[in-house]
Amino acid sequence: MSLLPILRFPDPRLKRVATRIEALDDSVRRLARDMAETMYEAPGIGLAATQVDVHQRLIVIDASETRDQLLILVNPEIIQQDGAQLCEEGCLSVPGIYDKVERAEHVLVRYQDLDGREQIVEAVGLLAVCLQHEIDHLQGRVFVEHLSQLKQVRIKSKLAKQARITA
Ligand code: K2U
Ligand code: ZN
Repeated sequence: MSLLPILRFPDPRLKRVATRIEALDDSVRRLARDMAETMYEAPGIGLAATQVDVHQRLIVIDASETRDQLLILVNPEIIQQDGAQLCEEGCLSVPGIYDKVERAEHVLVRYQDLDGREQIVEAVGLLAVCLQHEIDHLQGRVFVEHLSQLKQVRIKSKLAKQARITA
């Protein structure tokens, strides 16, 4: 297993739209395993393949308290969403930045598991937020893009300053 480098906003590769996975082979299983290890180590509760510069529709999530309920979703798509919730979000690609984002309260997501079987997961609360956050990544969207233009300018300036300091 190996830890994968995570792209940092505003890297333009984070804006790429991921492509569907047609062949569920060992390379996808290895990628999922490495993404999960990277997520747990970060630590985070989700990670999209886009964030590790692999532009395929694969996400991993573990939003459990016990950190032992890993979800691996291939070609995830939201098939139903309703309600609304405002949740403080962060992102492993935007370190140190947290802000509230409005998301659907309840979602139904259809996906394939690593054996290619079609599954459906129903979620509310934090798991619903995480599913929407990760599926956003596969569409080339980072959570800060849901914030005002002024906040986005300030975030980019703050991250650029951080990058100069740590360079
Ligand atoms: O995509 C990512 O960068 C992983 C995020 C997923 C996430 C963000 C906001 C709300 C739910 C999920 C990371 O896990 S950011 C760290 C984190 C951990 C727990 C709760 C919120 C944020
Ligand atoms: Zn993120």
